[in-house]
Amino acid sequence: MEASSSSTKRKPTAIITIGMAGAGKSTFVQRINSYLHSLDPPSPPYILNLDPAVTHVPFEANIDIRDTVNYAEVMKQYNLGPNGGILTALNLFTTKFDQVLGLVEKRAAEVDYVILDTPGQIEIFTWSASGAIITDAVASSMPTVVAYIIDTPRTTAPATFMSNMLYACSILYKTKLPFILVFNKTDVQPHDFALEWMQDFEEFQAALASHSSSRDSEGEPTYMNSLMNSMSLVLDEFYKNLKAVGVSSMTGDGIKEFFEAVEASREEYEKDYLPELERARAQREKTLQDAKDDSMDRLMKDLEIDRAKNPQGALNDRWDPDEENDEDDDDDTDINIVDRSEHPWPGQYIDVTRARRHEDEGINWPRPG
Ligand SMILES: Nc1nc2c(ncn2[C@@H]2O[C@H](COP(=O)(O)OP(=O)(O)OP(=O)(O)O)[C@@H](O)[C@H]2O)c(=O)[nH]1
Ligand SMILES: [Mg+2]
Repeated sequence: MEASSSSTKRKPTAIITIGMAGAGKSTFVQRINSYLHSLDPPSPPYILNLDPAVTHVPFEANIDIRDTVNYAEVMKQYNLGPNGGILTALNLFTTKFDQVLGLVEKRAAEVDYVILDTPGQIEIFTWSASGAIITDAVASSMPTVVAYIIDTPRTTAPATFMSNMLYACSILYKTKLPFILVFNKTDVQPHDFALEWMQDFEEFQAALASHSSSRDSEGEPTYMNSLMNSMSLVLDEFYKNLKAVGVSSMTGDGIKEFFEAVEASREEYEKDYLPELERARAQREKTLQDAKDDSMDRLMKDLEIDRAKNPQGALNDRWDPDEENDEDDDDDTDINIVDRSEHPWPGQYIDVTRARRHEDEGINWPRPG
């Protein structure tokens, strides 16, 4: 299904698995790993374990955070509890993430998938700076999808289901990446109830109403209930932005469907995420260029003062009319994308002469604020 010849080889797809503690992230990673190995021809993925506190992972990771940081040592050394320890270990690891990406990119020609297993405590990855840095770094280097793993048997209560969906929603809007809801453990609990609730909010509201504690002693819907009723309407919009698959990491059920969703998400990445990423990049380049132009202006102003003080020295500056043409691309303010390797370095001769030519115009250079 993948192109394997190196000339047509496309970039690998990164799958970031995220989910509540015990949802089955690591088992899921192992399952998709063995699925990819069983393909014909086999397509072994490149796996990163980002959980520093795990004692045993069911797969062979290509890069393991535990090789870089010793979580127990970090806890001791920084006097931290378990979660602070995991967070600090992740932060330390993130400072080296450029090397990680370098290694991944070196293997990009051989692998079709890069899989990331994240720490058990979901918020350590989703609400930390390092989680965001890692996600952004991966997503700007290759097509990336988020696989949000859900413990299906534990989500059958409408209230739990809604909390889980709200969490997923917050991650979707934070990362803006293509998102797949993976209802795991379908061998224990089929996920059709979840699909029904997502497709039809009235079904969800009915389930909510039939739930025992949905009315108070006077027979009125409880506060919690009306809140969830209204939220189900809001979430309706959110559901439209994602794909949902049911899998069993235990039996391997639904894994093929998962990869079909990954393929569709990859297209979504290229259609929606990538142009946005490039726009943001161009914006950053422009900000950088504006800052450079600003310091250049200030430099010119300083030079002008110097010349006023030392007219004899100013006579030594020469102006080469040929260079005026080059100047044009310099003056353009409506071009945002700049190849910095072609831009004159600050203090280059051409810019000095420009100031001299405009001497009599009495330019007021902006001063730093
Ligand atoms: N029945 C069943 N059990 C599963 C499935 N997937 C995972 N489990 C079990 O769920 C438990 C947690 O699985 P893990 O893979 O460790 O979950 P995790 O999300 O990586 O856990 P942390 O990293 O500790 O948060 C284990 O006991 C698994 O055997 C599944 O598809 N079906
Ligand atoms: Mg795990």
